[in-house]
Amino acid sequence: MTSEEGRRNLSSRLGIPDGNEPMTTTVHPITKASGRKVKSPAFNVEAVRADFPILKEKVHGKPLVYLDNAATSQKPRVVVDALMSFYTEFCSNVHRGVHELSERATRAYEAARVKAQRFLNAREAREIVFVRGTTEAINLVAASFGRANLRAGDEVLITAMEHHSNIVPWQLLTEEKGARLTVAPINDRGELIFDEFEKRLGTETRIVAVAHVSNALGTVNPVARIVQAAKRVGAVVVVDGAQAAPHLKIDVQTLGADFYAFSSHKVFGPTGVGVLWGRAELLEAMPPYQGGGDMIRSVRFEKTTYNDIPYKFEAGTPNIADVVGLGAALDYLRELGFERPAEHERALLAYATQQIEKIPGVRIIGTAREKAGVLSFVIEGVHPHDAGTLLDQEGIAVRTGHHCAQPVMERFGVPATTRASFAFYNTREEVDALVRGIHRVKEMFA
Ligand code: C6P
Repeated sequence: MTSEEGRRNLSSRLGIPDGNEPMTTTVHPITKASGRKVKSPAFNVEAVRADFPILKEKVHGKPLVYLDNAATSQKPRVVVDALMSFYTEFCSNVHRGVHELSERATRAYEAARVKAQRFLNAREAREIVFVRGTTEAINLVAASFGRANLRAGDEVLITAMEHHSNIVPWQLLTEEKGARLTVAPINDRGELIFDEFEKRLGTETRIVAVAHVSNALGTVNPVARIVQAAKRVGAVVVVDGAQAAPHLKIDVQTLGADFYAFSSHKVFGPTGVGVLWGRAELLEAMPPYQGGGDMIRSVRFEKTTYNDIPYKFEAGTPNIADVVGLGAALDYLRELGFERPAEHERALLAYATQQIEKIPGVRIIGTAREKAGVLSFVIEGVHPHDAGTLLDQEGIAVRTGHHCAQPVMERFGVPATTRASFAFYNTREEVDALVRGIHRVKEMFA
């Protein structure tokens, strides 16, 4: 292969030519007698697992059972390859160089923006701001939109199931502004009590900030309905999509919200990068979040003028490699398709719920009618950390603790839970291993 051919291959793999092309990697194909590759008609979980090298790992001599996907998901080889390609074939800064490498890096970086736009069905690529993750995205909205628009006496309304990342930035903002943080309660299943939410909406409500899916309970919030209610009082809606993006089809135009945030590392991409989507007209009106390179149009000591969106919000050298890796992850998901993996996940969660419900002395925390990805539970007489440690000895990775959602723990009167969280590459056999593990934990404490 000539170096020019190699470059063309790399370019098409990373979507460099026009920013609109998916990567050419074929996901779990089956080969017909004709030799033509077609996609499998049924969801083939074993073939998908083969795309994730880490799933072959052993932990304490046992096959890894990775059920901590809500904390971070594993990465398909195409994502690791994209990082490798960036560093070995076109590592360079973006938007700065006239040389070829810089142009390749810029095209791959901007192609990832278009992929994120498509992933969220955003109207325009300039509505996609690359940030460090969901946490930074929400902080950006609070610091920029919030500081510019909130006045003393105004309110920010959140729900009782929020992650700390969707609580603390609003506390900082409301404290600074003399405004008020109000909280809509949840019921014993872990669902938002909609009437109570509506009662808390008023003309003082400037911002409504809600999780699309709760990381501690798995509850799916009715975001479109929340948006409709919030719009009646003229509030801006910020959606924390960290746990929704790996499981639900996101369409920001249909949801009708104003800002939507998600993290790359939970959608099978690299750590250290994430996306803030915002309506163009809001982003345009907002002041910058941080100052530095790339976010300016011109700098004079007397006055600086700012770049257009989204660059106004991307000060300094961005996380180029990981943005390129995120682009590869979004391509991977696109090629995998949405419906069959989602159906597999739904069936897995239903099966796990059924099996764990049957175990005496185990209580599931979070039994909403609509759930995604997460199964939190407590075992009578066993501290979740002990349960987690014993499960780990069996090669089973779960998260234990408050899951950065201490108010949720308080609401359910528990200090912590054990949380199994699923991805499309998990299997019923892994759920069975978890169930056996829980029985073993109970025996140890009997
Ligand atoms: N939840 C979990 O184990 P970052 O850390 O910025 O990528 O995402 C923060 C975040 C915000 N909102 C929700 C609903 C989340 O679940 C998370 C991250 C992980 O549940 C780590 S605490």
